[in-house]
Amino acid sequence: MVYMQNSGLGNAMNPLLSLAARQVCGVPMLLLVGWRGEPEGAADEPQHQRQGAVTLALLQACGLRHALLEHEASRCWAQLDEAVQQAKYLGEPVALLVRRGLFSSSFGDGCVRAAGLAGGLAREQALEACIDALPSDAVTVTTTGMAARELFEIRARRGMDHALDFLAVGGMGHAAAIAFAIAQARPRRCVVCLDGDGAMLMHMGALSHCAQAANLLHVVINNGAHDSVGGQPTAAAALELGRFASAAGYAHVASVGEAAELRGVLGELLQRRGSSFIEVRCVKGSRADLGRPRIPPRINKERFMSAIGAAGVHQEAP
Ligand SMILES: Cc1ncc(C[n+]2csc(CCOP(=O)(O)OP(=O)(O)O)c2C)c(N)n1
Repeated sequence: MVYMQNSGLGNAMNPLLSLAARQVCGVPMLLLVGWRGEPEGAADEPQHQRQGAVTLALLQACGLRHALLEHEASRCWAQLDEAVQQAKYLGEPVALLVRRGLFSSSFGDGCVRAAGLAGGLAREQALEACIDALPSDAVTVTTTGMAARELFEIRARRGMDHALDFLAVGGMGHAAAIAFAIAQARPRRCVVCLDGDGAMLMHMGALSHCAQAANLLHVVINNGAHDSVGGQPTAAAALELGRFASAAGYAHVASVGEAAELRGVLGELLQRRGSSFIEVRCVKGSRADLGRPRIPPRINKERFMSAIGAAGVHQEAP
């Protein structure tokens, strides 16, 4: 069984169609797909609305059998059995869509949450330390999930402008590639990618490019989990991420676990020429009252482009 949010369907499309499909290898599997941005469901963020609106059509277009997991627990079990039988009989993937809140309402919130990494630095404190140490004209690209929300709030709290922050609210795993392209296009600017361990692992191929950008600073907050969506553990809890960075060719690599240490290392690396990578070992968790960016993604992008002198590359939003 493969469990994913519907935004993960894009990543899965190629292996599903080019490998698992009946016409190729014919791999029976169950896809359990969380349906964010369901048109009939509760209001959701812009990055989920577009994906949510086309989720059924995508499954349809891929010729994948699919059904909506029902609310009643006994029916769920029957549907799971049926889907597994179908996948085996047909020799291909079968998808079950999961509506928001279904597991907690049908099964109670008995989910087991994995323990965080040892140590006490929270992601938000790590981001505060970054903002303390970075020059005010540094350009930042922040990964999908709570990191972007926290960065937005830190700026707001400090009365700072958001114009040099691009928040990659969707496209998980691509913040590093975006930061790399900006670093290439603006070689005199300091470009900083504020990333997560899950995001880094998802599209790790980007590291080989990022390492080539002398003005790029890649900060990966390693809480050993997909913290933003329930804290599912990632393999990063047991990995030294800096070793990947060194192997990919980053000029400078560090690993820290405290805010003061992070500020110190940032100060030091900002003086040096060459790409830098810092792993920040953090614990899971966020403030219960964490808000959401009040600037829509499209406006964020336009202000950001204008702030780095890239406005006019394409038309403003209608
Ligand atoms: C392609 C894709 N898959 C899944 C998601 C759902 N999602 C949003 S944030 C997130 C977790 C990110 O984990 P990590 O990068 O470790 O950052 P953390 O949440 O721990 O700060 C996931 C899985 C998504 N937005 N896009």
